[in-house]
This record gives sequence, structure tokens and C-alpha cells, in this order.
Amino acid sequence: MNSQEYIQEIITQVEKRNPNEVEFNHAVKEVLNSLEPYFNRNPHLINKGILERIVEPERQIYFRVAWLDDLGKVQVNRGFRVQFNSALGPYKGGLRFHPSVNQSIIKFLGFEQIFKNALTTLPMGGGKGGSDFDPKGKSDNEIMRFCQAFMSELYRHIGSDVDVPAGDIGVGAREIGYMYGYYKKIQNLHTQGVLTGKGILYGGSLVRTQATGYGLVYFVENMLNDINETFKNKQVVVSGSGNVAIYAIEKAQSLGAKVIACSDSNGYIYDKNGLDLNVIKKIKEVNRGRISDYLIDIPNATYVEGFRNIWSIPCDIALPCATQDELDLDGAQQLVKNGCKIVAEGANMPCTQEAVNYFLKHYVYFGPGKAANAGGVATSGLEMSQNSLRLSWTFEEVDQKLKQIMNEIYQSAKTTAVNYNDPNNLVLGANIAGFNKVAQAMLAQGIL
Ligand code: NDP
Ligand code: 2IT
Repeated sequence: MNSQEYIQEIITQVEKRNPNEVEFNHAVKEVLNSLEPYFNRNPHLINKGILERIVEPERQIYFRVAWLDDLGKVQVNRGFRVQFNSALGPYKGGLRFHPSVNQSIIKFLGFEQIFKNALTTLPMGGGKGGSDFDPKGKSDNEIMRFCQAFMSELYRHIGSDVDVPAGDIGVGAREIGYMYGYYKKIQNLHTQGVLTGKGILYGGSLVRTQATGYGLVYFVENMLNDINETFKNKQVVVSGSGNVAIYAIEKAQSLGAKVIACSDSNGYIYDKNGLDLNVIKKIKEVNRGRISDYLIDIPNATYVEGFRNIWSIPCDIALPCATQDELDLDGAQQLVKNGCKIVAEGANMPCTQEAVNYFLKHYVYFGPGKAANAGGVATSGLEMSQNSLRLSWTFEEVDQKLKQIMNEIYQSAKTTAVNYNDPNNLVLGANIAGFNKVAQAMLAQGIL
């Protein structure tokens, strides 16, 4: 059997075994299809059962989360944790609270996380979890009761050397605080390394809040550097206005870029003078409001309903930082038509496969999420290190380490792409570099 047949056989098997899991099948195809040249060079790995095992989670946990809302009514949500691969270290990956969460979404995120974590250079396996709970419109007490109910089951499956969750969509410092507090109470253990993204007062790391957005911009700096460019005076469009988007905007602005648009799930704002990030932080981090509120402070800006239309704005650099499949072929065509040179994914799989293929074909330099947004989990890894040491590093120390890691991730994706004679294909570079580490570790540890 040759590489192509082997890969096709596994893809067909995954489709058959996981029908209707659209996102998971997309993620598997995206990774496996870029591994053909790798298996061509390493044919001895074809009969070792690596792909067969890597597409099957080591363990999947589903549970009921029952909680009382403010009206005293019982609410029931679904809880998920997928412990996908532990070849490189304890399972590591975020928790997502969003009504769209289902088995397919958690599995796609867990699968991506395996290779992303491998690229960080830190010893972390891949996992992901969450719930179909919708935090929008819930009171602070409801959020707390939900987080406690969620942790009352999750606690038995996690641990600092077992599985270390963190935040993702709908889960930030507030939610991690409630979950950490409850874990500590029911376990009677201050084992800080069990969750990352904690508050600074009880074991959190400086820079973790900023890390994904900052890391994305550090990654793009490397991309720009390779084409003899910088962020200075570049027009940048960022989708989303959550944790990743806000700190991507902050770092890009500090490097001299003009960020002219961002969005939420209802629509986008366009401010030709450059976004006022303090207004956005007030709306999203303090008031938990809608991005359309930007016009209250900045009446000259424009608000447009429908978040997908953001890609029609002419820009040099586009950073999708909201959610999966938010940038489709239509968006990609508009970006290319308007002369966009760089697209890098702050979110997980925000570009559809058609969009990615279109970028690669039209010489847009493309940074795939598992490399470009790895700064968040990398800094989670640094938080785990500090927890083990029982020490806290300064902001500058952590930021420096984050920058170093992002440079290394870029170099590893780039050199692998060059080595495989496709020098501008960072999708291929990141997938092969990440996969190779996990495959080698799996081989060394025997058939598990
Ligand atoms: P947040 O919850 O802080 O923000 C999410 C943003 O995306 C909000 O603006 C939200 O709008 C928008 N959004 C979410 N879901 C949808 C949807 N279905 N349709 C349209 N817009 C949507 O999450 P993060 O910023 O943490 O996460 C953003 C992305 O980055 C996700 O893909 C996540 O997996 C990825 N990521 C996050 C990391 C982290 O450390 N937090 C690390 C690496 C990747 P609204 O408020 O209207 O819902
Ligand atoms: O998608 C991601 O990498 C995250 N949500 C961060 C995971 C983590 O463990 O910090």
C-alpha cells in the first residue's frame, strides 16, 4: 500500500465511523492530506498503525450538567471532555461554553490541539472539552452555579499530571476562577497545575490573558519578516472581539498597524481612523455588551449586520479570530481581489478548506491556526511550569518566552515546508512538523 492509499483508507474509515461529524472530518482531512509526502519519505511508518490510532480519541467523557437558574428552574446541559492523545504529556486544551458545542466540535478541537501542542515545544498532549451552555444573558450567579455543576463531574477526570483544561470561547478568567475554586473545595487540594488561565492571585501566569493574540501577531511578524515587510502602517482586519481578537488588535497596534475592523456574532464595525481598543475593551471585558455599542462612543464609525461581510473590507492583513468556518470561499475571493497579502488564523479552523486552497493558489501567505494561535496554550504550558516551581515569572520574562516559542513554531513550520519543496505552504509545514513529533513519541511508547 502506498502513502496515498493508506491516507485515503484512514479518511474513509473516519468518515464511516463518525458520520455527521462535519467539523471533525474536516480537521482530520486537513491534517492527513498534507502527510502524503511525509509517508513517501517514511514508508516504514505505513504499517505501524499510527494514523489508525491518532484519529481515535484515547478517552471521551460525556456527562449531564444540572443546575438551578435564577428563577429556581432546573436547567440541564451536556458536558464533554475528549482526552485525545497523551503521547507527549498530560492532555491539555481548553473548555468551550457555547450553544453550538457538540461531539464533532469538541473532537475537531481536540484533534487540532494534539499537533498544536506538539509545535509549542512543551510536553503537552491534546484534549478539549466544554458544554452547550450559553453564557450570554446569564447572571454572574448563574455562571457560578453552572461552573460548579460542571466541575462536580469533571474533577474526577482531570489533574495536573493527567489532564489540564483552560479557557476557550465563553470561558475566561471568571469561569476558570469558579471552576478552580470548586475543584479545590471538593478535592481539598490546592493543586494549581490542574487548570490554566487562573487569576494571578492564585497561581495564574502573567501574559496568559494576552498570549493567544500577542502570539498570533508575533507569528505574523515572522511571516512579514520573510517577505521584507513589517506591521508598520499596514491595514489590518480582525474578526471577533473576544479574548484572542482584543489582544491581537492591541499588539498589532503597538507595532504600528492600523486595525480598521472587528466583529461579534451579530455584525462588524468599521472605523477608518483605526479602532479605539479602550472602547472595545469596555464593551466586551466590562459590560459584556455587543460590538454595535461601539457607535455610542465613536459615532463616525460604521456598523454592519452579519459578521461574514467583514472580509469585504480592503486590507493588507486579515486575522480571523472568532470561530470555525467564519471565512469561506466568498470571503477568500474578496480578500484576494482587494490585495490582501497575509491571512493568519487566531481562531481554530476559521477558514474553510476551500478558502485555504484559494489562498495557497493565489499566493496569499497563510498562517494555519495550529501554528499561529499556539501562543495561548504555550503560555498555559508556562503557567504549568511556574505552578510546579511554585514561582511566578515577570510579565517581561513570560512575554519573552512566548515570543521565543512563536519564533520557533514559525521556523519549524517554515523549515519543514522548505524541506518538503513547498516553501510557502505553512499548512504542510506545521502539519508535518507537529505530526512527526507525536508519531515518534507514539512509536517509542509501544502499541497503546
Ligand atoms: P471569546 O469567547 O473570548 O470570543 C469569541 C469571539 O468570537 C466573540 O467576539 C464572539 O462573538 C465570536 N464568536 C463566537 N462564536 C461565534 C459564532 N458561532 N459566530 C460568530 N461569531 C462568533 O473566545 P476566544 O477569543 O477565546 O476564542 C476565539 C477563537 O480563538 C476560538 O476559535 C478559539 O477556539 C480560538 N482560540 C482561543 C484561545 C484562547 O486562549 N482563548 C487559544 C487558541 C485559539 P459573540 O460574543 O457575539 O458570541
Ligand atoms: O485552542 C486553544 O489552544 C485554547 N483554547 C487554549 C488551550 C489551553 O490549554 O490554554
